[in-house]
Amino acid sequence: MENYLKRVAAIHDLSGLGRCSLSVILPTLSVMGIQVVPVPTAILSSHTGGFGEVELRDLTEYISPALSHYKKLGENFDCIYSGFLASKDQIDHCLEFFSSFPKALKVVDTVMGDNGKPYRTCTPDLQKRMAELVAVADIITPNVTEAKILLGEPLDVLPMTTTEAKSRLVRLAEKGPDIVVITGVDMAEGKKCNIGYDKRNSSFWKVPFEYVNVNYPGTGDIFASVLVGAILRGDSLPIAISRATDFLEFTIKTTYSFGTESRYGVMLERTLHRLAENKDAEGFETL
Ligand code: PXL
Repeated sequence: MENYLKRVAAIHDLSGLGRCSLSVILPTLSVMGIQVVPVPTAILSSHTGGFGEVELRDLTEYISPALSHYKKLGENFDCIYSGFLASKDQIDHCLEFFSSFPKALKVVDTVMGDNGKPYRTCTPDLQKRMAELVAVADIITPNVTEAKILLGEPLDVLPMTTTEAKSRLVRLAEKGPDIVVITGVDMAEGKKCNIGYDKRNSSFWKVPFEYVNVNYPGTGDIFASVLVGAILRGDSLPIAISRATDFLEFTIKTTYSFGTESRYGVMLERTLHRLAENKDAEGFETL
């Protein structure tokens, strides 16, 4: 068994056009020196946000047999990292993956929606069942819309006070995970921030970033992947959030400067070298 590098099973979709999910998760984790074993939940001709009718092949029937193969071989994973799911039944298959590798770090990117709206493919059933993954996760990385779906709150996109932000982090951690990171929080007191909470030592963190008024798909996937890579490499939570925030800020600004259509996603190919440099990040503050 090859175990010199950390190895992650990434249970996400593979989308063609638009630079999201496995198309960005694979290069991001690879450049950080982490081996990715992709477990595709679906294959799509593009992401669901801007290219009209999408060709989608649901791979719900693939995940369990793939898991059985890995178990039969006695293979192991340092981390199981789930994301976009194509059907509510895939929750069961993710749960099977998580329970099959009890020592692995369990990361659930609760991909369900953005900008106050659920994604087209995210049914009310899938939204409800996401709580079952959150319950077994060590780390979750919702954006503000997903945090509100998980908490059963109205999906407004109003700014949050520090007290409200902390309350949301704590209430999400009460649902299971030790670490909760909420991305893209519009803080009432100031800038946009990514915020985090570790309930094991009751620490709250925020990392402010400069907001560009364009929404690129796939940025949540890149953020969560850098966070996972950083934590697997031994970063503290605030350093990992800073590293992911800095990289996204740089990548979004670079893309914005070219004026490309947002639906094509960010120019990761032009910025990945930054992650390889592995410079420490320090842009965090306590929340
Ligand atoms: O980046 C999240 C995501 C993942 N997978 C698919 C999507 C989206 C967001 O739109 O459509 C297929």
